[in-house]
Amino acid sequence: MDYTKIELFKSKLENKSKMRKIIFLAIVLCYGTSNLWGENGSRLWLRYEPLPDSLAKSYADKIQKIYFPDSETGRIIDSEFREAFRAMTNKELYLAKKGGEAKSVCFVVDTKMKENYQIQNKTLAKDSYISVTAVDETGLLYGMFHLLRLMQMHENISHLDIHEKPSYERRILNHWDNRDGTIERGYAGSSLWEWGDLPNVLSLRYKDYARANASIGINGTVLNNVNAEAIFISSEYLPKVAALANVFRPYGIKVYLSINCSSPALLGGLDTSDPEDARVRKWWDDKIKEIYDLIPDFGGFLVKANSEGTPGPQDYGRTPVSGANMLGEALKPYGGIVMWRAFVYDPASSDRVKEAYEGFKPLDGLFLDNVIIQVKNGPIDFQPREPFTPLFGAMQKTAVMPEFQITQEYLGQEKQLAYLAPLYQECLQADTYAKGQGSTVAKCTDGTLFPHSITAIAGVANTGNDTNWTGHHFAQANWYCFGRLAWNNRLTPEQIADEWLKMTFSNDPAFVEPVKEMMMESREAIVNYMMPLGLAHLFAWEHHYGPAPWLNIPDTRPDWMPSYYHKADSQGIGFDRTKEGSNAVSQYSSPVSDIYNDINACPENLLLWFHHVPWNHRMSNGKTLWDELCYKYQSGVDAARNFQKIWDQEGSFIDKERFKEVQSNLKTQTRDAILWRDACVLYFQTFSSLPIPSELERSLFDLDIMQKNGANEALYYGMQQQPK
Ligand code: BDP
Repeated sequence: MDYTKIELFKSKLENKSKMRKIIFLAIVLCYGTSNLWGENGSRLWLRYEPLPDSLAKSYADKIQKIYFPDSETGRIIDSEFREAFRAMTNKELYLAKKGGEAKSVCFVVDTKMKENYQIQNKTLAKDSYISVTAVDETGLLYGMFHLLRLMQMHENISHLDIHEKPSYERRILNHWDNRDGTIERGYAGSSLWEWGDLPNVLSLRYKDYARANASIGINGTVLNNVNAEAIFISSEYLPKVAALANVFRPYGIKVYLSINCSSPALLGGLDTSDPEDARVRKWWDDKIKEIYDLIPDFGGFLVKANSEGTPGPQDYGRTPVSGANMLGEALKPYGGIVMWRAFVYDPASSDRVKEAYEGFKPLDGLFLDNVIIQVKNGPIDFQPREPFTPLFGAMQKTAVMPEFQITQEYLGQEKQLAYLAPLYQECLQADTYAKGQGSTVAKCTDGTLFPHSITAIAGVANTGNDTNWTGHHFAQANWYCFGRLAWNNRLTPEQIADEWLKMTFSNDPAFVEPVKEMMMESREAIVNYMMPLGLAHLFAWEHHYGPAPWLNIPDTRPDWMPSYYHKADSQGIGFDRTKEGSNAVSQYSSPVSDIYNDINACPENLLLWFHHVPWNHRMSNGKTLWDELCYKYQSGVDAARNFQKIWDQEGSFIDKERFKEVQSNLKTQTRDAILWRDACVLYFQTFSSLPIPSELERSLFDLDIMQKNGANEALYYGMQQQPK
């Protein structure tokens, strides 16, 4: 759905004379969904552009009819496939009277299947047809989108034998959306959920949201912020939630809610929310019944308890087990689950990195089987690079699910291009050695090594009500790749980028190849100009966009200050987490712990995460640590500049709207990369007292101005320096 078109359409109708209205309407009807207003990104990867003639003809020779189940999901399949087929081939499909007719595409459920769906060419007498069979109707929807993807990518569809099964059963987006429409760490406009209008008025975008998610296999959505307001489970709000669930259901998407652990007191008027109190238990039992009466397929709860000020069982001297199992017990009869977050850390701790493990590993095996522990990919907080959280692989008797951030809180937000599949795969493919070599995070969480009754994966959504859904056009790729990896955690970031680029922009290899390379380098470029060699959390206060490695706010949690993490002094830089230091390394299995513990064996991209390293330490390439740090920052800036050059050559392959918007984003990115480099190198130089290698670019920003004004202002200052 093209929202700009609708808005423009409305305003045109309001402002123009009757005659003009008629002419306008005629134009709209003639052009249908074509590019009347230019490309604005609203169609995501579901653009269904016209195919080259010969390909259109060959697809149209094979598929002339469609057969689908007579149900709501069946009709969605029919209309999506039919419209996509028409848009791509300019041909209409007839209705097949039964399954398996010659030259048809045939969608049929087979509940006995072991896979989720299959797509095959089948022969019938002399003719053939394409069979999509699935274990249920949602599987048919997935199979349909798979087939359309192949067509959008100009693939041969004559010898199909596709068998698909998801890596994780529950593939869930976490929206950090608030009731007032704001989104915590959201950079793409306001929330999609219009709580004021619900349940009676349903925005057109709800269906499009569900459709986009179904196209990448996402089957769950947590509607509200983990810093949860109790009101979302109130009797006033549940009908609104139910209205959304009704829209999402035919697309195979279940609704979940984040809850506030103090709800029994806040909503129920009790004098406690202690999970061991019988009145509290009864209150939750009743509430959960109320929810399931309205939403029979409700997914369950996401819980951020005793974390960054949220309430939880520890307020009453109880453990997370007590809180999680109380909810688990109440949800169990309905098939609901509890996703309990391990993102809990105490300001007094000497090493925040150790806390999830210390808090949850001792509880392994004590949770009910419908409770799953949701663990962030890294032990701090979605930094540009972190090692994997050691709870993966360590917690074996309790189900554990990875949580990734799709919204780019710490990776340039809506302004910078960072393709995150390499970050996700770096975590998923990291070897925990929990059960010997090959015990990847993926295998520890998808049921391969530790079978549990639930497997799940979550991504903090980057969607908002911006026309293009995600702010930066390339941020759509992160929504896309999260879904694809949740479906199949063995896909490579290159494969996914290839799919996304072809569907979203162009199939031309002269476009796809260089732009794919740029995407593949983009996350590393950000690591290099923000926090290379294992540095973390050098962000300016609260907004988490610009640099402020010098930040020191009195009377504020020390573990929210950059110096807590970088520990720069005249000797060196980095956090000593070896056996002689905080001993965080011991939370990993051997040999991972030994590798991280040894300054010479530790991967250099995590060196300063695990070691306090002297400035003159020799790196593997022979440079000193100080020189290497300077080179890394410069290489990040060089990469950003190079992205501009690559993109500038791609204008002729795509629409000018998206081309220009990305071009402007890349300019901002380069400018801000320079700011990051200057802020960090100049600040760390005050400790190392060493010169910046002579062949490297000189700084453009002054340290004292950046420190005095804060990085925000420095950024603005930078913007004013741009030639008009
Ligand atoms: C941090 C965000 C904060 C979230 C928190 C969380 O800065 O806004 O509430 O994560 O995951 O990254 O709970």
